[in-house]
Amino acid sequence: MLTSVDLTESGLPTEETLRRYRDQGFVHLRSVLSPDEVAGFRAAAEELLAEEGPATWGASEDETQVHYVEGAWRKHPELRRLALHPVVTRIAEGLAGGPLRLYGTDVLKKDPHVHLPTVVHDDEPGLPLAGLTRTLTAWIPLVDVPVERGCLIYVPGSHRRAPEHRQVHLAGFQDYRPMEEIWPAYPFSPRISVPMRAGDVVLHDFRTVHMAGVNTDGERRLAFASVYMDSDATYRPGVQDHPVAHLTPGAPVDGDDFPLIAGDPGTTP
Ligand SMILES: O=C(O)CCC(=O)C(=O)O
Repeated sequence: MLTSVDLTESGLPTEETLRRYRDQGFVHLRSVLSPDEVAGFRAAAEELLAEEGPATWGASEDETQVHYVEGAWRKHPELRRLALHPVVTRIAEGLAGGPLRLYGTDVLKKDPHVHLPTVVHDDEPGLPLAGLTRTLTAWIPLVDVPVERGCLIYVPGSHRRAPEHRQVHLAGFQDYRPMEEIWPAYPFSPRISVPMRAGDVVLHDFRTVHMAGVNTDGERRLAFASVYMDSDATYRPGVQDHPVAHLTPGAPVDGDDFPLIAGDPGTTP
């Protein structure tokens, strides 16, 4: 189920979609997955959450922003299918403009009783990787996510801010600095809320500043996020580096654990 407005017949982003992505640092594509696909992926995500007992994104359980299960694609065959979905990966590679590998995937849930918004951040400093130029995240809601359910909010164009206004790497969480400190223009920058239907996909550049609101809606917000990295990225020790900590610093992050993605138009995973 592809939107002809955003994608070409072969499933690649149109020139206009590419222009929007390059200009704004994110792009929202509607009805990329069918309702049947979404139902299967949602059931898988719920199964995994029930089995795993999710981790907490936040300083403590009381300060939770999101609950998540990391490495989801390795833990459930349906979620592997989603992470390597040929339509999504083709779009990702088309936007990135070069080869990508799957770095990681999370199931993300934001329950109505979770009272904190998702912190203002970009993805770059939290990735223990070097050599990144085109890395991006595909965020896929598995239920409808209206504004009130804690949708993503982006600062358009923020991926193009000057290097002195970016925190490129976090060797440890003690180095973390709030966005307004690193980028004084942030509090005055317009933001765009992106409410989404289940089956839509939003893709954002690794430098795009984003956050998410609080879920005040009463129903759980459930989503799946895949990070697709530059195919020649290397290991740079940093925060949350346990998936790659067995590597020597500077070594390529590749092999079966970090597969090349190759979206093939028209095929189903
Ligand atoms: O789901 C959220 O609230 C935040 C997700 C996010 O920041 C990301 O996937 O990059």
